[in-house]
Amino acid sequence: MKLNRVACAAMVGAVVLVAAPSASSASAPAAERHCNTRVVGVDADGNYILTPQECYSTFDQAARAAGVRSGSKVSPTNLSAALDAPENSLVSYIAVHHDGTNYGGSSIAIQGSGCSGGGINWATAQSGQWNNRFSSSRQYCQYGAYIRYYDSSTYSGNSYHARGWEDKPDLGSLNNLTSSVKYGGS
Ligand SMILES: [Ca+2]
Repeated sequence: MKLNRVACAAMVGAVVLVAAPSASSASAPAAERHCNTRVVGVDADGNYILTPQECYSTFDQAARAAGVRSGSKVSPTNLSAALDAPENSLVSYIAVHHDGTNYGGSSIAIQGSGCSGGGINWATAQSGQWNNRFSSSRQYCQYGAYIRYYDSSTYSGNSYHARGWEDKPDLGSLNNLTSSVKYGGS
């Protein structure tokens, strides 16, 4: 019996090892992670310099960690209204990109003071964990700005162009393909 138990434990271990990689794929439901990163500069190549992302279990927790104050639970739907409130006048978002369409699933919020020009190579930024994942975005750039999603990591190749102040419940042909994003001024 002891041998059987050892064998069983080994099998459980093997299953866990096999299952772990699939947890990050679209086929298996993984625990949501809602992350924040902040733009603190732009390097010589035009890439935004970002703080290390900090992640939370819920969107509300991430928003509050970013400084959002609200009497109700902060969601992708009501964040925009919350940001318009006087108590949040010092909190600024550039965009929140979501893993799923219609602002579902895990998210990465980019905080910063504007969209006046810079990009993020998502193939390398934040350890590449957001590469080829975005499928919808809430966008908070000023009127006239744009956000452009690229398949390649070098701001080239197939792309999806969006007005920077509009929300995008899906990213069209770039769903699950975005490897770099330009956040451009007017
Ligand atoms: Ca890609």
